[in-house]
Amino acid sequence: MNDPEMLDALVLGGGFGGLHMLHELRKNGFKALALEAGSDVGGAWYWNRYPGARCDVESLVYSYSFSPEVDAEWKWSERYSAQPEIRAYLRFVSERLDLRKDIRFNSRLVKAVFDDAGDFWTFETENGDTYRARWFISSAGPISAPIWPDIPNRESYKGRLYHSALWPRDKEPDFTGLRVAVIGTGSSGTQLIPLVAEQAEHLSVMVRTPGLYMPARNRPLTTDDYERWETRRDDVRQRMRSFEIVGSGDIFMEEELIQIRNRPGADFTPEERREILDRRYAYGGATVPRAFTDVATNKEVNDQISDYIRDQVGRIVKDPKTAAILTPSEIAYGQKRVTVGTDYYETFNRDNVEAIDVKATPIEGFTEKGLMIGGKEYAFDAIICASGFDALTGALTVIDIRGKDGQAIKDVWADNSDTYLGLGVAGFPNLLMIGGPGSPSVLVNVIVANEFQVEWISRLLDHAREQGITRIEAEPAAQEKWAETVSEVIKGTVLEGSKSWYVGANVPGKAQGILAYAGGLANYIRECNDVADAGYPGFRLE
Ligand code: N01
Repeated sequence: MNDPEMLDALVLGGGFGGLHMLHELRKNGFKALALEAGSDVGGAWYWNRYPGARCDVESLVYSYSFSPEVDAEWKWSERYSAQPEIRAYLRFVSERLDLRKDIRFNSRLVKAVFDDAGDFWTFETENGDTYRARWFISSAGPISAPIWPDIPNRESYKGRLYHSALWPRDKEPDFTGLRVAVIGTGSSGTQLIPLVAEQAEHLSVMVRTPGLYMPARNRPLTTDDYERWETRRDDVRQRMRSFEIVGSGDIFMEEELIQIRNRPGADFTPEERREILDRRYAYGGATVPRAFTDVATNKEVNDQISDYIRDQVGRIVKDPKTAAILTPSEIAYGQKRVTVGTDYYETFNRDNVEAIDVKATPIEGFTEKGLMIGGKEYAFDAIICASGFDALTGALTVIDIRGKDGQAIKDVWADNSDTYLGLGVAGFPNLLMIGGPGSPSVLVNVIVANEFQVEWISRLLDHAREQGITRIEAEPAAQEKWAETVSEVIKGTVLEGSKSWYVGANVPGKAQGILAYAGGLANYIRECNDVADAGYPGFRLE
């Protein structure tokens, strides 16, 4: 068999990061292709098509800023767009920028091997296609490797079994007249539960660690909204990069509240803070609790915010027993991602919906008919697992990626998920990552973080081309130092007590430790730009 043609770069993933990277590479004259496992673009928004799947970051800023054409021609219909609209947006972008001809769809990467002598990567897909490229740029998605709940005997269940992130693509499931169970009350569960409840005859929600939930207050975007947006767009985006405005939105928030967010809660009395929280709660969405700069470090402020959100459960859920099951008593704000939705708590006031406390009585196993809980079998026609993802590392460790000396990335990341700036990994030359572990990605507006990383990588590759550099590798010492920084920045913050996917706690056997850089986007951008300006110390360029 002939060797495949040598590409300058191969991009993994056809989601937000991958499409932008491909565009940037082509614009700069690199010969590049993207591989995408799905049959279309979309990434997370291709796979996650469960009922109610919707962005919890305001769409006006959950969209690209790099292309004036795209920005001018696309109009979002709602404050928080639903999955089909986000997917349609990415399809529009891929057509508008003529990217599709350089994307290989239905091409799941299963193997990537670095050639030490030639400084390039070879790639193999599930269907046997092979590629070669100097640079391997992964935009495989920080939250894209689904995991099933760690509950025995799943294969014995004979009913209809779904995972929120592996939702059927051919025919939309209909739950009318069925007894349904949902396992998981994270972002995915919170969004799908109200819609499944409307169809199902009976819905049992398995609640283990209830999280802090905020109403989205979603609504259609009006012409007035757009007019206002046009005047503020550049300012908002600029302030978002400097982390002055929180990544999820604040777009239409009163300027006074935005300014307060840049001050510590300690500046205010508890009564004043309460009034600010009321105003933010009325605004809605994930940014609400980030009312002050010290939410992660000042226990009094954090307690007040966490209590404020907790108190909403009892105000809405009528049955006290159900309210108690749903009350996030174990979680402080910031330890687990706030979930954002519509009518989530209200759904538990329906006659056909019950919450089952599977913390007190864990699910023992699947059975042929349903689930065994506390020695009692519950029969279900359908079970939906909204059980989450092997975040940040999982999308790469499922692929057989071999760096120098044949070492596998899954082995290298068995004890930690260390990277240099979240962009490179020692021992894996010419591999660069968008949304990788050790970058801010999931802790900020991921689109803004992606755009910065794409530009940074692009600048690096331009530099390499100009200088005749064919090999770029993170140095172990620089990686170790960055890993220390990533661990250091959470010291004294609520993240230290996190037991969520932020630290790998949801995957049995996974190395535990903060997976993303929590020092804020502005600091991250500064660090990375300083490295680029200084000629890339910490990377060995050959
Ligand atoms: O997954 P999760 P997700 N028995 O890991 C439960 C992004 N996202 O798909 O907490 C019982 O948050 C588990 O319980 P526990 C967003 O960043 C964004 O919902 O481990 N329960 C938990 O309740 C989000 O944070 C959007 O005790 C079991 C749930 O499953 C991230 O993706 C939409 C169990 C998993 O929650 C992940 O969200 C969707 C068991 N054995 C996702 N095993 C938007 O933009 C697991 N669970 C809106």
